[in-house]
Amino acid sequence: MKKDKSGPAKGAFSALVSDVGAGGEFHQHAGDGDARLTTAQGVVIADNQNSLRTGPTGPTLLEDFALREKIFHFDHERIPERVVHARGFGIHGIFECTHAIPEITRAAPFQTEGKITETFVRFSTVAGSKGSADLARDVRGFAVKFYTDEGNWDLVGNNIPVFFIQDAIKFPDLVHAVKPAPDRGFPQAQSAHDNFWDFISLTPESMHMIMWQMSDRTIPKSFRTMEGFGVHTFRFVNGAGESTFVKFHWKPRQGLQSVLWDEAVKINGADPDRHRRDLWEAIEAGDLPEWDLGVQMFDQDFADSFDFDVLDPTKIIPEEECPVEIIGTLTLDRLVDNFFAETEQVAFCTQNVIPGIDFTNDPLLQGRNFSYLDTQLKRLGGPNFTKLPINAPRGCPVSNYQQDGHMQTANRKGRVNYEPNGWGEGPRAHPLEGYVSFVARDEGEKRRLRPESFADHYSQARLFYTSQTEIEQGHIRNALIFELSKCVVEDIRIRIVAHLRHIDSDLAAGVAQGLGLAALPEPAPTMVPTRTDLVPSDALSILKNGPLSFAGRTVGVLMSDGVDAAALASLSLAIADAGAMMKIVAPSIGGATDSGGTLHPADEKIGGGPSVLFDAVAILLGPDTAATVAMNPSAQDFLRDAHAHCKFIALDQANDLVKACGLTTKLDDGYFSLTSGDAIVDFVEACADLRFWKREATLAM
Ligand code: HDE
Repeated sequence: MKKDKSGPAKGAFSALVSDVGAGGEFHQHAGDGDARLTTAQGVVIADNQNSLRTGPTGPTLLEDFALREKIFHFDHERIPERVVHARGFGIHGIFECTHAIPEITRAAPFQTEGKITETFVRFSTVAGSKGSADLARDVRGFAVKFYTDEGNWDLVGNNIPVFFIQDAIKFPDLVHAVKPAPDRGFPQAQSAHDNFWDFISLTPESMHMIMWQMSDRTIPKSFRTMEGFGVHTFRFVNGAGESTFVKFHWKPRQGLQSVLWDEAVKINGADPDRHRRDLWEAIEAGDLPEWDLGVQMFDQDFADSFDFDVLDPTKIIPEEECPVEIIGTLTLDRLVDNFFAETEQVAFCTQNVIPGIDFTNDPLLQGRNFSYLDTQLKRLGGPNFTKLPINAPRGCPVSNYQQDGHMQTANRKGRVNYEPNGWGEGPRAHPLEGYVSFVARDEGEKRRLRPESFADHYSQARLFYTSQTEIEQGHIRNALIFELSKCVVEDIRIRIVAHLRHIDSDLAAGVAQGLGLAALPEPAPTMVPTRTDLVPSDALSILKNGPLSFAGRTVGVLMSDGVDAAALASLSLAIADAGAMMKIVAPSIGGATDSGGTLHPADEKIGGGPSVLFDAVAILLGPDTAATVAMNPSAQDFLRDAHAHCKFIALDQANDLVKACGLTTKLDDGYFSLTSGDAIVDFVEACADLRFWKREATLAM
């Protein structure tokens, strides 16, 4: 693991230690040049280690304003965490338009090729609280703020293109069900519990989303290896006021990649910050992640002829039916200076649109447009959160008559605070440059209703399932068995299997068997039969959209003293040639000395760097140290897990370890014995496939 390059100021250790001298006098310590520590009022503080008190054993004095101010501010450091998506990680980036579409939308970022728009992106999990682990099985948020020349546009999406529910009124129930139960306060950041599956079993519209959620999409390897989706159908509107429907897609140039569930569980123990650390390290190393922005654009005729309602957020439009056209690229290139100021205080609102982008009547989107502004008021404490640098528009002036409120910093000067005014001062609305809503005609009876066109809850769930490779289908089945096995109430398990019967009979039978159900339940009642004629879509599979090479991936090299210097050098070269990285794991953090006498400092001590943290592993041991390593339980876990997680494995002098792990007869074509230079090249070439999936069938589940 990469360590921070910077460290505490160098100097005598004693000079950094805070203390008082024997006589009670205060020692001045090394600091930041001439900078003085002050109170919030700017008064220089003389002693930041000792409060004001009467004599050495007397009481602390209330008059110590420095103490009181410091503690007062500390007591108020926290703001409410987001009610959903609390755990997130934000990065600055730039969006470059690569294909201008001014005839379709007047949205500023898409007017000219090469146009750059600054962005801020926040990735998140949904269910867990701020301190939860990164590899929870969960949907990931993918929220992008575009600081455009015509105001801020927030595209607040997820890494899954559909959602659990069709109407915003159900959202609080969904979130209550997945979050810790109100009596016991657990489980944290998990959907594997009765309340969640109870709600889902009674909400058939969730079934399409459930297929995605039970797939490896919800355990991405990295934020860098997942897609993003705007989910709803939006509108592009051009200068003539004409509308085109649009769905937004972010396609990672890094390719799609996820981990296995067993890996996710172990990564959470080894490195609960895995996803944020991964992004931080990649950007610090200059390996900038990129996503193409794709749009599916269609008109009313397409919408009318499409099999499902384009306003139903539980449905996708298959790419085969409406192609995704790439119009730009997002590059994340700058780490935040301060997590709280930027990542925590950023306030995304779906209602933040700019001229050229408009809403549709998707009932979920309409509800969101209320919720986001409302939630920011609670979180950020007042209406002036838009003035915080991370939220303030950058590409255009802000000028209006809004005034006062908590923490106001930008009231207008002068006497004019209303409009119209006869003083000849202040901003005015502009009918041509201003935001004009698309002129839509809506009519109908005022009723609480769900359109009939939203009634098919299973056909696209089936489409998703049948679009997966066999390996991925197996993972979905196993995820369902795992999650439902955590439900104490058998009836909940049965109700879910009753839904699965509409999706795929093998899936339903496999889950029922995995749960040990005595009999298959009757299929759940449904309004419409499931369609079996939908054509599978390759775009829905992770494995069919993986990276094209091993570049940007990491090999974990477990080595010990005496490791063959030549083999190590060749391996290191081959990994670098592939554009990948190598991390050294050794019995001690001090590293290992190779056969030529060179010391290689370790990135991790065995145990601190388990193989779940790497894409592929190599185990290169010294002839005299191999037997000791073989007896090390962490080294055994390193190999056993790499084997169980279908990783490519290179070995040198590791026979004892292989034997100790009981794997002697199980070495398959995913193993490479590094006896020759060719084997090293073959190993690194094989790594491009990321996993030796054939092994999975040989593992007992
Ligand atoms: Fe959200 N959602 N959501 N959501 N959502 C929030 O806003 C809400 C939905 C999404 O990184 C909250 O600022 C309702 C869909 C992301 O800061 C809140 C409904 C999608 C983020 C809220 C939905 C999302 C949020 C909580 C159903 C994918 C994190 C904190 C009608 C398209 C943004 C906040 C960030 C956050 C409400 C459904 C994505 C409470 C009512 C669908 C990525 O306002």
